[in-house]
Amino acid sequence: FVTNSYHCWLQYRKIENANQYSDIPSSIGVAGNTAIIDSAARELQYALKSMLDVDSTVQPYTSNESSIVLGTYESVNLNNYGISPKLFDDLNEEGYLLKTTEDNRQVLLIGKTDRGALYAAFHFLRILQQEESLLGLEIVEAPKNQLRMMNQWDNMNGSIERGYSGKSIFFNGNDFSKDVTRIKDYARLLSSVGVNAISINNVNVWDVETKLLTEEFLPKVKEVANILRSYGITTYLSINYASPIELGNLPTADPLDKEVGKWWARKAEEIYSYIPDFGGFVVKADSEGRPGPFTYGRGHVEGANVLARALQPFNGKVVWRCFVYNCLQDWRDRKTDRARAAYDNFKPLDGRFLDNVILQIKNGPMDFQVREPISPLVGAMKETNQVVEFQIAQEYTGQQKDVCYLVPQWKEVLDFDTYSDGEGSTVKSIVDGSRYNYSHSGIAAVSNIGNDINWTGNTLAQANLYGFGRLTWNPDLSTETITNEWIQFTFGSDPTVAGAVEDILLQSWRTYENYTAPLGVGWMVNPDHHYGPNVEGYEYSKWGTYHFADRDGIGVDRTIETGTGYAGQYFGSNAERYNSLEDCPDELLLFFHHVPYSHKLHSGVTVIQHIYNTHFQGVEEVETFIKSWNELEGKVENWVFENVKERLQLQLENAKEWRDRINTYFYRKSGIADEKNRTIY
Ligand code: GCW
Repeated sequence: FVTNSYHCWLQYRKIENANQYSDIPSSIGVAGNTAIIDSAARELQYALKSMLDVDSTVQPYTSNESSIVLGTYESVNLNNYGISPKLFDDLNEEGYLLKTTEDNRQVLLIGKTDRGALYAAFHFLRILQQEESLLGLEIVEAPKNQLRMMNQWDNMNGSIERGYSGKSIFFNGNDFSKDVTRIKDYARLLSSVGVNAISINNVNVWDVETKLLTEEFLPKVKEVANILRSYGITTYLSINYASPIELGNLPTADPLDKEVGKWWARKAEEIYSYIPDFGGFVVKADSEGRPGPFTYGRGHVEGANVLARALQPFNGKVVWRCFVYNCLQDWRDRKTDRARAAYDNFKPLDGRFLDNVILQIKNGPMDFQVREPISPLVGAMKETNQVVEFQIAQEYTGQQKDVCYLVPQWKEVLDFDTYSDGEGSTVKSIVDGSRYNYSHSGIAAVSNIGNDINWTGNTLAQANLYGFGRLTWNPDLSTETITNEWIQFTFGSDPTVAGAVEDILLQSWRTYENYTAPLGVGWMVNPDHHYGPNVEGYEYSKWGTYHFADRDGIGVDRTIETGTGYAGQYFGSNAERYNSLEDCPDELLLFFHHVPYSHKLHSGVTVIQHIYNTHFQGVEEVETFIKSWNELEGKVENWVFENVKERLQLQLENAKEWRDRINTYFYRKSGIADEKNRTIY
């Protein structure tokens, strides 16, 4: 492959101490002839040249030569290496064995299937990139999650909903992009961290995108699917629920209408005639004004099942989003609580969806705020496949101007104990399918890339994409492991650089939280574009996102006794903890309780003093980021240095703006002075 774009963590930097790899075989023996094996071989070839200046050859596998063996447990002669085929019995389709023989003449990259072999190749390259020893390796791995999915919010006019890194790499001018180079490089990036599925268009499906399902565009979807498939990635499309009307000229899209059912079945057949391994549909229905079964007097079960029935003969799936809430709320109405909506809408439907339907649930009950509790719907449906949805795109977390490394947040989500099946019912044990034996489950995320040269606007935001993939592959990886891998592959192993970048990344989520909305209350952003502070920006709007600050106090009463009852949607001790003013964790206090400004937190300070302290502190932390970044001048590539430097400056301005607006607002409301007498305007 030829690439014009920046490689992110696939730069394959030159290895300083190349001696230790002097006996690395320079021939790649390929057992199997598939597009995926071919991708793996070429990746190895490219990387070996780049890292070690080795010119390797790719040839058909023979068992007696020194080589890097690339194949599957069926295509490689396991006997030769004393490997029992049994080893592969328990491995899922994407698992692999990575082994070096004792004489180090063979590096074996053997997948259960060709996809496994590709993942083994990327794993092998990670070991080299980390300059670790190859001697006597024997690694058996398989992904923990079945569906590891990326959702593009790309529109065909080239724009990206909530995109902060330029235009779409998939589309422009209401058509597919002519140049597929970046799609291919994106596929490499995704596959290298284990992502195996992607929906290529925005979940809000407008007029042109509705036609992706027609003969006008299906040949092009097919071309893209071919590229993605060669990296083990399955293609999905987001669909318009009203397609039977808009494309089929039917009078209705009622899921119980016979003609509608037939239309979807024929449509599925047509799609699969182009793309035999098409993944299925992602559906945003009855959400934020998009059509759905409610439009026709039906519910989610009927709505999703008609699609599931159409896709079922081809093994396709329906990924049905649970982001369903009343977005025409009246702020005067204190009973309606948006946080309750997903659970209230879907929980009663448990067990009624067909087996190829997967419900996709945002990690929090509101909408990707810097701090939210975990959605109580996760784990609450034991007989319904579930996927949890993260947002890598930093819509509410600084829009890739501000640094906000989200891996620590996602770790908290995945490690959260829902108690849905007793102690230990962590989110990760639910979405990996093991807890309730889901037939399909996993993790999805909204992508943060665009056609910016560095893919993600702020170069440091690449770490979120990298980290998401690694975590979905294995949620047990530690934040430190993931972070250090990304840093080393991106910046090399200079300890000064590594230390500074690591400190910034690991602190950044807390810092962002410090200078924005306090104690889990969320929002306080400018309406529509969602960047920068506006304390009452959403306070009297229809979106259901209120903080209820007045002169006496702040926060949303979601308790069972006096509030919206949301706290009662959790299982057992979680419900008790959140419901109780005494036990509720500080960081979520205002999500669950309305309290006076003088309320004392567990940390020992009052709510108002906490607001002042964290807002001053947040700005100081950004100043520290700037200071430590500036010391890296000359130690990282110049354009990367400049890019992050510029972003940090924007972040500082943003943080100051937040600090002053929030502090001033609450000082004026409460009339309580800052104990430390700092400047509040
Ligand atoms: O938070 C909202 C975003 C919308 C988005 C929606 C969703 C794609 O502001 O831009 O629409 O979430 O997740 O469907």
